[in-house]
Formats: sequence, structure tokens, C-alpha cells
Amino acid sequence: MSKSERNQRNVIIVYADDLGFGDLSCYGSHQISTPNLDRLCAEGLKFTNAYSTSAVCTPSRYSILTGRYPFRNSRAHILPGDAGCIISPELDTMPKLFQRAGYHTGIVGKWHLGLGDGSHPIDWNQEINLTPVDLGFDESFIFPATADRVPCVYVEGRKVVNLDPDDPIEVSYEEECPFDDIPTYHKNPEMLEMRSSHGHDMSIVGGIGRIGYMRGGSKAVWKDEDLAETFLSRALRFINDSQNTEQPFFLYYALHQPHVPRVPSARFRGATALGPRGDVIAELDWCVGQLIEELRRLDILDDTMIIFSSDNGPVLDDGYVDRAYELNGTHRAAGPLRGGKYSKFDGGTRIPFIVSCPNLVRRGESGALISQADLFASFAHMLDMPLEPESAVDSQDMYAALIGEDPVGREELMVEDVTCGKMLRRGNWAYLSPSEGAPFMGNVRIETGLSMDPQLYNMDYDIGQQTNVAWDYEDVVKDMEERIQRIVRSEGTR
Ligand code: NG6
Ligand code: CA
Repeated sequence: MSKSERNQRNVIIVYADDLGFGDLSCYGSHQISTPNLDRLCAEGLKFTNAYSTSAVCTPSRYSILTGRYPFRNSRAHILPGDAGCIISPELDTMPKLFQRAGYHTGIVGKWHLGLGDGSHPIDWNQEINLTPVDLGFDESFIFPATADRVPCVYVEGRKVVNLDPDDPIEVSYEEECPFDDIPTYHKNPEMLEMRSSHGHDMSIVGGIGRIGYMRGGSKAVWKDEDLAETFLSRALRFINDSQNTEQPFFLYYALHQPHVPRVPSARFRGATALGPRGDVIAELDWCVGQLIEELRRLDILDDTMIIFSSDNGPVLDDGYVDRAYELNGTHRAAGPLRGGKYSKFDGGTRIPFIVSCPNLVRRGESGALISQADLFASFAHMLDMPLEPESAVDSQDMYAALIGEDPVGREELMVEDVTCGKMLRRGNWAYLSPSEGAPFMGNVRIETGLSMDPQLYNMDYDIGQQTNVAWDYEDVVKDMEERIQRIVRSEGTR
């Protein structure tokens, strides 16, 4: 029996960072051309009602890998670059599921779930005792957090890449810089190649202000313009190496684009009229194209399931002066949705979601309601692997929806905004539970959706969430609020 007859298809999740519902040409952008993703979309299934579980990174990434809503982990918030790992090695993860099914598993790209067991601050010069290789990944080539946070280094397996023992790495997230001999944002403005608009004013690495202070490791520090090709070449290497095994593979390829700081490689500088944000989306699209080409070259494309998505919605100014607003023109990064990254409105969590596998997945468009947390249980179904009751407790088996056989998907799903306020989507209803906080985040210029009033929107008529009908449907509001309270008290929703 072949691998595909056993349903042991290769699986690649390509996970962009801060890419919005309207950022791809196949999702309606006229200003950014993404021919490779458009082709993937044309040959696969485009979802229009898919959600991440959070409007920011760490919690969404926690959910996709564990199949659990972020509120189940009190540490699932945007992490500093020196945080301990928030996934305990005992917890079941999606890559562990693939390992149990006999797959070769790998991660390449952005991690942002913490490293080390947290028992002591990470010593970046030693082996790190808890990394993706302890959580189900056979191979791991990552950067620890985000491109705007120190340490700006790659970690392979348990070790920083290109570490020089004579130039040890020290990292601090104290407010005051503990190292007097390193360049910092306020002390050395002459070294800046990109200014920050807010935050990002601690260490200067590669001419860019970062969050956190870092000293040493000069040979290990990445070059921002090389990130895309470095990750891409590692992803291709993983796929090629997998061909020497008898095993199918599972690759989690977590792109760093279009998160700030946006530094495209030379070939994409000026690729769009939108400045760096558009350029790195063009670059991201090219990376996906290269990946697909390699699969075609190896003659495994038709039996490889590719899932492309993003961890949260878009933001133009996330802390650097890179003219994203000025050059945005009529582009709508969140498409017709209200709000963006950080929001409780749909712009925060409704994201592009494309599934392709020519020999398996139907082509077209699907309005099925689906959460990224569902991938875990859906793959368990695909692999015919049982799940223990304590595994992936919020992951629902959406396999039929993923391959295009079920147009409906979930009955309901819950997401969180940056403050952990809750939104419940059920059928056409989006219910935003009252929670504290400013309605507008001035620095990033995004409507948060935070309000002490209940909000209810009919997504069928009002995709832009303009008309709050909560007062007209008090029974729906009451029921959905009670449901959120029940979910939050529950042990799981699978
Ligand atoms: C914010 C950062 C922002 C971004 C975000 C995390 C500042 C002022 N803003 O705190 O730039 O890094 O965290 O983004 O520091 S995420 O996509 O990884 O969640
Ligand atoms: Ca993100």
C-alpha cells in the first residue's frame, strides 16, 4: 500500500505572521500580487470563515500546536524573547501526533512559545533544555520569539547557531540596560537604519532598535534581509532529507513575514508600491512558490497537503517608521473586516486559510466555520489515530470540511483579543462579550472592539461589523454570554 493509500500524506503548515484577511490577491487585494498563493488557492480550497484563536501571536501558536484554547494556559500572552517555554513537555502536541503516526517532523521559522523549562534564566551559550525537539519535532530550526525581540539568533535543535564561546550571548529584558558597552536606541541614534514609531527602543541590532537588550554573539546574529531565504532553504532541506527516509513528513513552516521589522531581501526591495510591508508579502508569496516548486520537482506535490494561514490579523504601524500607512493607498489589509491585529472584531482573528492537496482536497471556496485549533483532531482523523480525552481538548474534527466535503464546519468557535476578552461566533452571529479597555489603540491605529456593552453582529448582512444589534436580540446575547462562561469553566470543548 502506498503512503497516500494509507492516508499518510505529507503535511505542510505554512503559517504567516500578521497577514490579514485582505492581504493576498486571492483574498481580494488589488495592490499586492501574490501569484503563487493565488495558484495554491485556485488548485485548492479557499476558506472564508476560518479563525485563529487569538488576535496575537503566542496564544494562536499555542492553540495550533496543542488544540487548546489559549485561556487554558495562563502564560499564553505575547512573550518576551527570554521567556521559558509555555508548553509543558507532558502535553500532547500536533507534531507528537504525527510522530506517533510514523512521520518525520520538523519546524522551521518563528517559534514565540518560549524556550527552556523556566527553572532558571536561559543561558544562550549552553544547550537549551526545552525546545521544539522536546515537543514532537524531530528537527528544529527557529528563531526564539519575533524579529523585533532579542536575541536575534537562530536556534537549531538545542543550540544557538554560530555561537562563538569567546563572544558569549547575554540577554536582558530589564527596563534599564545592564550592559554599558552595547549600542542602544537612545544612546546611538546615528546607528539606526529604521526608526521606531513606538517601543523597539532598547538594543540596536543590525541598525534596528529591538525589544530587550543583547550583548555578544556577533557571529550568531542574523541579518534581517537573509531571514526569508535562510528559513526557506532550511524548509527545503528538511523536505529533501525526508525523502531519504521511508517516512512521510510533517513540516511546520512558520514564516516571519509580514511582522515588523519589515526588511525584505534585496530582490524584493521595491517589489510593490506599498513599501516594505507590501514587499515582504511579495517575498512571502515567493517563498511559498519556491516550496511548491520543490515539491513538484520531487514529484510529491499532488500528495502533499499544504495548509496556508496566518496567526492573527494585520497591522500597518506596529512600531517602526516604515511608511506602511503612507504607502498603503487603497489596500485593505483586513479586507472588508473591522479592526485588525489585537482586535476583538473579526479583523483580529479571521485570517486567510487555504488548503491544497490535489489528489485529495476539492477545489473551490468554503464558508465552513473552522478554527486553527481544529487541525489537531482533524489530522488525528486523517491519520486514523485515536486521541486521549486530555489531548487537544478544544480541537474538533473538521477533516470533512478541510477536504471540502462538509460546507458547514463548526457550530461555534471562540477567539480572544489581545486583552483575552472573548468573542463567540455561532452561525451568522458574532458576539463580542463585554470587557474593559480602550476602544482604539492609538499607537497602532486599530479599533479594538473593546466595550463594556455587549455587541452582536449578523455576519451575513454586516461583515464589517457596523451595526450592533445586541439590543434587538437580548435572548441571543444572553445565550451566547452564558455559553462563553460555560466554555471558560469547561475542561474542553471537543
Ligand atoms: C508588541 C510590539 C509589536 C509586536 C507585538 C507582538 C511594541 C511597542 N509592540 O508588544 O511590535 O512585536 O508585541 O506581535 O513593542 S505578535 O504577532 O508576535 O503577537
Ligand atoms: Ca503575529
